Amino acid sequence: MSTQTSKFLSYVLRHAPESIGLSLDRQGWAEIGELLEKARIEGHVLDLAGLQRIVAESDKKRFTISEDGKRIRAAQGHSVNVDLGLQPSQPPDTLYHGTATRFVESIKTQGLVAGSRQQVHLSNDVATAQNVGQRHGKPVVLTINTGRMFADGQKFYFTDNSVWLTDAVPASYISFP
Ligand code: HQG
Repeated sequence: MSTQTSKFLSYVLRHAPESIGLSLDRQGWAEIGELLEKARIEGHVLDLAGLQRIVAESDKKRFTISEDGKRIRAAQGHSVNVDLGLQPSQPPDTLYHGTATRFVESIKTQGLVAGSRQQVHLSNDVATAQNVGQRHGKPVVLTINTGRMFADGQKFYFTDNSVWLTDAVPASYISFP
């Protein structure tokens, strides 16, 4: 039940708020009252306590509730155009990207591109990257020379749920196993 609701929340808050007639502001926030009401109309039995529980229990901390408790947004993963307002920050020297082996040839030529999401997602550790890659097929973990990218002027953003975002990763910064 709560996995299903969590998936529904990811869908509306990252990709398709209009599918339930919800609007997000520029920074991706939705009014919780409005979200609950519109989710109920779609048949998701959800009250404030239930929503708070899903947010607290989300394994990847996918959602953030605003300090005043009135708004909610997805911490990352958007395909809708939002500005999370994150400040650029310096990444560790090495980050990882989990993908599937079938994408490797294309990545070797094009580098990592954001695709349907707004930015490329990078992980702090190999195990997390492995899990991310597994979602697409036989996983492979690419090692990214983020220290050199940063020194070369590329911007990085650290999300509320500890994912690193960057616009694109040229192939020259990627080590393939
Ligand atoms: C691949 C999940 C061919 C890229 C995770 C990836 C993450 C290319 C796929 C978050 C390519 C896009 C994001 C190129 C990139 N040629 N393939 N040039 N460049 N790709 O799902 O990073 O569970 O949009 O390697 O935990 O897998 O949803 O991105 O395989 O944080 O909360 O194109 O989603 O979070 O796939 O995952 P995605 P992702 P949740």
